[in-house]
Amino acid sequence: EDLVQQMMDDLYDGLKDEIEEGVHILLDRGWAPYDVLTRALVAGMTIVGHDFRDGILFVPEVLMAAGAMKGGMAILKPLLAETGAPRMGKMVIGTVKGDIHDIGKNLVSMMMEGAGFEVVDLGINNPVENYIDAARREQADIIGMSALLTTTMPYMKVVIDTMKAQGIRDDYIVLVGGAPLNEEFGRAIGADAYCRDAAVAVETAKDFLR
Ligand code: B1M
Repeated sequence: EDLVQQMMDDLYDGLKDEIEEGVHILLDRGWAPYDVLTRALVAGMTIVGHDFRDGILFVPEVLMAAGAMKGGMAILKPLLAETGAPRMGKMVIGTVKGDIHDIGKNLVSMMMEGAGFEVVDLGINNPVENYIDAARREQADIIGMSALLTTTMPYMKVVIDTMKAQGIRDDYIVLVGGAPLNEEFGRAIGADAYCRDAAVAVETAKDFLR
């Protein structure tokens, strides 16, 4: 579709108003919120990621793109949460220490809420205490961790090892995700599961709590 292509260009250019308008138009055309999210916003951000990697885009531009993406996500959030699904369980989620990427985590939060989970979002740059304190305080079922950098993903193991040392590892389901991770890494650090994307996170959480 022409509009989707236009939106990917607008996301690339960090045009928040245009992205918000595009989201509204696609919804008016009868697109499902999830399709708008994945086929326009996430797809657009993937292109931004490639050019960031290749040194064509720099941090300020990528921040603009992220801002535009968040604008679009804010419109979709209530729609994705509108399912009226029965309460499924509770998850605390955050991006690990040293890492400030939050778009993927926010998306996971949104989709989990939409599927009926209660979500406590700890934000970015979380040291191990944040996860453990929040999980205890909130009586969570699930601890979710996000990392987007190869330099911060090892911190997930610090969190899990600390849980083990405190004898609370098996009190929670630990789910991990983020672009540089994979299944093998998830297994190696002792997580219950690696989640490739937000939809998989929802399905995985449901499977564990069934
Ligand atoms: Co950053 N960055 N960045 N960045 N950035 C990446 C990650 C990078 C791959 C870009 C690249 O080179 N191609 C690269 C990492 C390389 C590496 O580690 N090997 C990189 C780098 C290098 C950096 C800096 C170091 C750059 C610098 O300063 N020189 C710096 C680090 C800052 C820090 O964290 N300390 C940095 C900064 C930034 C910005 C601030 C400019 C901005 C972040 C804005 C924000 O988040 N508010 C930014 C962005 C936007 C990106 C890219 C372009 C896009 C990330 C994103 O939002 N993707 C990214 C390139 C890329 O990933 N393609 C990149 C969209 C999002 C929907 O996908 O986050 O993968 P994702 O989430 C998915 C799944 O992974 C999964 O579900 C989500 C939805 O489907 N998932 C989970 C994620 N978390 C989960 C948790 C779960 C389950 C599933 O828990 C249960």
